[in-house]
Amino acid sequence: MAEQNTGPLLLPILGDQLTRDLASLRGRTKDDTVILMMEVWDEATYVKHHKQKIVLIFSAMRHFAAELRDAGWTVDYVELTDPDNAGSFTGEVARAIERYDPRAVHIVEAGEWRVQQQIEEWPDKFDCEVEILPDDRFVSSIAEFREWAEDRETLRMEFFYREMRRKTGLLMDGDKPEGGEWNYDAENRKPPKEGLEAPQRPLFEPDEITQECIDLVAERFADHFGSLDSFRWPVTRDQAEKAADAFFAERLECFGPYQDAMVHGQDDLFHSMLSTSLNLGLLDPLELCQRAEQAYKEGKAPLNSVEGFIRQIIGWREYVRGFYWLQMPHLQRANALNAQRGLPEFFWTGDTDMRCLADCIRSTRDNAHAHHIQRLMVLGNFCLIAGISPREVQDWYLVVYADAYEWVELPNVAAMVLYADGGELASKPYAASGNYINKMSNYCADCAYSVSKKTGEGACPFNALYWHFMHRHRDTLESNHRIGRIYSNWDRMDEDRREDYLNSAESFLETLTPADKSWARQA
Ligand code: FAD
Ligand code: DLZ
Ligand code: SF4
Repeated sequence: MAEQNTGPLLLPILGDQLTRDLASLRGRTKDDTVILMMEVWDEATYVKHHKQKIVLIFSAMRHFAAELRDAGWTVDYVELTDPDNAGSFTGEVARAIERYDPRAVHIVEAGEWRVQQQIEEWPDKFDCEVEILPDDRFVSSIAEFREWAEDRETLRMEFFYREMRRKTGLLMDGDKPEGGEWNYDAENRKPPKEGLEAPQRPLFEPDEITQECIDLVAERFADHFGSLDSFRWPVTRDQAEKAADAFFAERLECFGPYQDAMVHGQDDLFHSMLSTSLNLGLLDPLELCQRAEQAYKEGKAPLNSVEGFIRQIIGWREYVRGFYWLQMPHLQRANALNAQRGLPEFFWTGDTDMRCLADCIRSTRDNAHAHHIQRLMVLGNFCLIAGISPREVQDWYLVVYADAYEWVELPNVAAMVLYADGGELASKPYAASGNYINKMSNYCADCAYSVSKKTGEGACPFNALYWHFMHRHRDTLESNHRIGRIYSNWDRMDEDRREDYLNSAESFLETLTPADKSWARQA
């Protein structure tokens, strides 16, 4: 008879699973469990992440390991510089199995398809029982989303969101939405008024652990994009809670109305800046939504702000995750508009006279963050209308933002911004001319280009690119009822005007220098 393995349970915890009641930890006894956390070269370099993103993840992992140890758990933490580090999750779990001879390995499924593929090989690879547990830190499970999506002709966030409202009971008045409407987006598009300023969000000075990570990244990842000087992210649950407290007390009230506004040099405005903590697992999405609802009930924030915030989390965040797992792996290769142009060099250097893009890229470089409308309507819109290749745009977004994990980045980039999925997620491409940016920001006033000039020397490039985009995709877009009428405007222009637009766009596109690809991927 085979001897029963009485070894401990081995629980690998990944860098974005920093949650105290993670499914694999729940109900375990501390004295026969070894938690394994691994800093591995493969994860740190599969794209050349922004320096702040690596510091954030390593520092949050090290703090989390220290908290677990303080709470009495045994944590085996493998640092990147460990000379025996195998460089990959699979290699490190294999080494840990040799060290501990565990009776089983229990792991929560990975957030990203790439990593999940590796984990699914473990039962065959390792001579040890492996159990993969569902990640229940979301309101909707992947299976629930699949069921919702099945047999639907179109997948729209709005309808999924209503289901999530009913499921959570958030902002519900019986079976009706609070205030009579499901969605108050129409009240959330206020342009920034002169002198609009938001209170400063809490900034967390690097402690000793974070400083060690900063030094490590400065030395080992010197050729990665981004500045380390301004690293002020929350790296523990306590700090993330403080960041959330400040948001609810000081910025939620104006979050709704100014959600789409952009102000030069005011990088965060009234946004929560909580995505990094949410995605690491330091904050619970449902708890945040309940706090927002409480603020509404106590009369501290208006319904449009609270509904807007809740929609971003139980609507968009949940929806893109379900969409990702439904569409992988082909979403990575989707290119419905056959966009082939290389990403311009200035996305890495910020060296462009287009003030809107330069400011968003500066914020991205300095803070590893840009807010939603900057990502969607400035950076994303440019990539869409200039016809930049989805793979190159995906790599850029995955590299540059501290909150970027493929499950949330890819649907936003490929489907929401680039329409590369042919309209599965978005009902139309979010293409816009300079007019939109001018209305929603103060960028244009001091730009080298003139937003009111449509074509020729000194004209805002977004204007001609917009029509160039519409013209070159007419066959695909004209039948879309949300876009079709735009072609009547185009057709009403006289021929010379149309030629002017197309020539201006072509001349501009010729000036773009494609980026060196080594910025995004390991050579
Ligand atoms: P807030 O404006 O305060 O919103 C509150 C929360 O809602 C966010 O923290 C986030 O968790 C959630 N949320 C809002 N919009 C979205 C959305 N479209 N999809 C998913 N969650 C959303 N978000 C990421 O977390 N990681 C990414 O890699 C990422 N890539 C993006 C790429 C593009 C092209 C676009 C258009 C959006 C992307 N987003 C991404 C969504 C959004 O821009 C960020 O979540 C947001 O800017 C984070 O800042 P915040 O916490 O201040 O957000
Ligand atoms: C993004 C990232 C980086 C840079 N490094 C690590 C790491 O060294 N160890 C780790 O556990 N996780 C890291 N991560 C986050 C992982 O890529 C993340 O856990 C997976 O994307 C989940 O699918
Ligand atoms: Fe951007 Fe055009 Fe405005 Fe300049 S004029 S800031 S390029 S939208």
